[in-house]
Amino acid sequence: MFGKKKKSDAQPTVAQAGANIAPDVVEQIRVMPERFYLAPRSRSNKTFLLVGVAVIVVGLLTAVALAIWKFGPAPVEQEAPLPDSSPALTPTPEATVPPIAEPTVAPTAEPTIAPTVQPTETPSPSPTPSGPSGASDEDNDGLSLDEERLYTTQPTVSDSDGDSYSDGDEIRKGYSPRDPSGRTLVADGLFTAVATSGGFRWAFPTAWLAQESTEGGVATVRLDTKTGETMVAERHPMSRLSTLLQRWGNPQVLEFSANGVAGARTADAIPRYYFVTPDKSAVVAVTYATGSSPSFSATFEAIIGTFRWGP
Ligand SMILES: [Ca+2]
Ligand SMILES: [Ca+2]
Repeated sequence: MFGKKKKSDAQPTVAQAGANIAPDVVEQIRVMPERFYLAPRSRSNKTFLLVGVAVIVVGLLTAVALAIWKFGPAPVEQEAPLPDSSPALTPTPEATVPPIAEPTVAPTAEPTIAPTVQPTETPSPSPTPSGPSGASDEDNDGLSLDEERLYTTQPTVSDSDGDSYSDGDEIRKGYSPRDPSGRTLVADGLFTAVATSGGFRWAFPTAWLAQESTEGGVATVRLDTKTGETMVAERHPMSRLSTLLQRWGNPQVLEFSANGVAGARTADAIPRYYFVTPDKSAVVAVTYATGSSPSFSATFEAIIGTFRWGP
């Protein structure tokens, strides 16, 4: 094959061409430059060279393109994990938030408000009716509810110790309403006997508080019932007796005597008492400063019954 091509590629000379051609034509051919009759052969060779070079260039470009395409997926794979990670972050907060917020708020607010309001409003009305009942006497035994509490007697039983004497009668005469054997208030520990700076002795409920003071020549002993009421004993010079009676409104005065001690008392529902000293130099006034409804009238009478002169 290659041999045939070499024979055909061999360029013909003018003499060979003129073998079958007229002599005048041969002369014209000889005058013409060779490129007019030999150019086609040389141009075809150049065309093959250009085609070969083009094929090589195209092959190189194709190889480069394949190489770029082969190593190109690298950035594509980097973009792929990004969308995978982003959807992972999105569902996480959505699933975490709703279950935590809803159960925490609901149970905390409801049980806290409900029990706080109900117990606060319920016990409020109960202390209101117990206030005015402090001076009440449900069992009509002569002792108020405050006194029943003070002596721990039964507020609905008139004779707590069952000795046939009512609680009020026993207190007014100085006996314990809790002891059927007839012990006194002092012996039962309900009263405490005290010697005062006013020159007298008396006894009063052990649970109460006593304060002594002297001002302007007047010795004062004040008893605090712890319920807002007070009892006061004041020792004044005898010369001030008339002034004392004027301060009381010049009430009707009645003779009074208890346990060998002579004195006087006013005719008021809650009497004022005064005792003149044995040497008649001074007078001791004992008063019960009460409100509209005294709670310790029986106890006040019991205290007056314990009054004695002497240290
Ligand atoms: Ca009573
Ligand atoms: Ca009794």
